[in-house]
Amino acid sequence: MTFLSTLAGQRQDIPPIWIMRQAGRYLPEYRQIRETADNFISFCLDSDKASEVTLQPIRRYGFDAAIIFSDILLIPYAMQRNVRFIPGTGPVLTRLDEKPKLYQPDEAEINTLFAPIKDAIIKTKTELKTYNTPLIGFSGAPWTLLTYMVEGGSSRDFANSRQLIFDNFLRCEEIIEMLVNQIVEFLTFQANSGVDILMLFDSWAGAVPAAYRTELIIKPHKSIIEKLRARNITHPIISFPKGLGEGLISYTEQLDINAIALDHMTDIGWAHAHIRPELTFQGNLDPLSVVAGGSQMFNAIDNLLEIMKDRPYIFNLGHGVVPHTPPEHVGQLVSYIRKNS
Ligand code: 1CP
Repeated sequence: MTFLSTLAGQRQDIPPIWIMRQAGRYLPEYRQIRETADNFISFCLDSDKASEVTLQPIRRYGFDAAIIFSDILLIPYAMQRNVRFIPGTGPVLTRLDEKPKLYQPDEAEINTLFAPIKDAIIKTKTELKTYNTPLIGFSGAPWTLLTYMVEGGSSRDFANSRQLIFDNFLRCEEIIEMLVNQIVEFLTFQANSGVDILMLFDSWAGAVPAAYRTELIIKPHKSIIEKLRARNITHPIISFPKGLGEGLISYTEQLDINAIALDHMTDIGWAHAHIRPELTFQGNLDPLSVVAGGSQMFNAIDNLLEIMKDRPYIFNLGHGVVPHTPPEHVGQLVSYIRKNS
């Protein structure tokens, strides 16, 4: 599996390819199954449906990795934050106030609540064997999960979460610590259920004031990785601290990860010049270049592959593929990279 060797630091002439949100609304076969589910959480917790949509992009495009269909908000769901996905609005949670104690499910409860995820992983792995394709398990990172719990959903400026940093940093740290423990449980559960790789999504890392990056991003990520390793979870780890910018330098110096995922705001030439040369990079293509397609998309791919020619690299986007992406552009992207590398 070239994907796993790339994570071990071996550069490939043709980079392995997958794309974030590869199972999702841009695919007609996904929308068809999505319609049969009552709500998004029950969809994630239906092992047949979750496994089926995980496999759809593998069958259609032959991607080099699959990612189990689930969501980062299943941890707040397990912590009884009343998570709902409202069509047209997005996720809505009960807002977390200053005082109340947060519910923390134990290992046994997680095993029961997420039993369908284990079944989905087992079913998915069975079909993936025929393609020799590895499976990624994942979790949201503490800060990003904190923002959803404190804002009560998605946010444009994360004002309540940033306010909490300055008004009550102890509370902020307390929430982060509880989330570290839940994330470790959830990742352990997925690892023991059969995923091959673990990925940490800190999608809103860029909202943390720079002076607090060490406390709210670097230390919690380090703690998650150390706790997993202490449990003998040896899986390769990909981290996506989105929006970190120049903070990527100290982040990658301090974290023992197998790959760093880069968003499309990061100048990849700059990142290549400043980040240790043996660390595997992933990502960086603007998802909107795939909406455009044609020469716009091919030129952007050429530039990226040229800068990545001496580094272990996994092809991916800088963020999730957007719902209005024409599926045929994704097919053209995959064949172009495999032909022109
Ligand atoms: O009804 C639908 O189809 C809703 C769209 C959707 C999908 C396809 C949501 C709701 N979640 C997912 C699946 C999902 N989410 C995956 C599956 C595997 C794959 O990539 O194919 C993954 C890895 C996620 C992770 C996720 N969920 C992140 C981190 C990655 C990122 O994009 O930054 C985040 C931030 C979420 C929260 C979330 N889930 C869904 C929505 C609408 C949101 C809110 C996004 C926001 O606040 O802007």
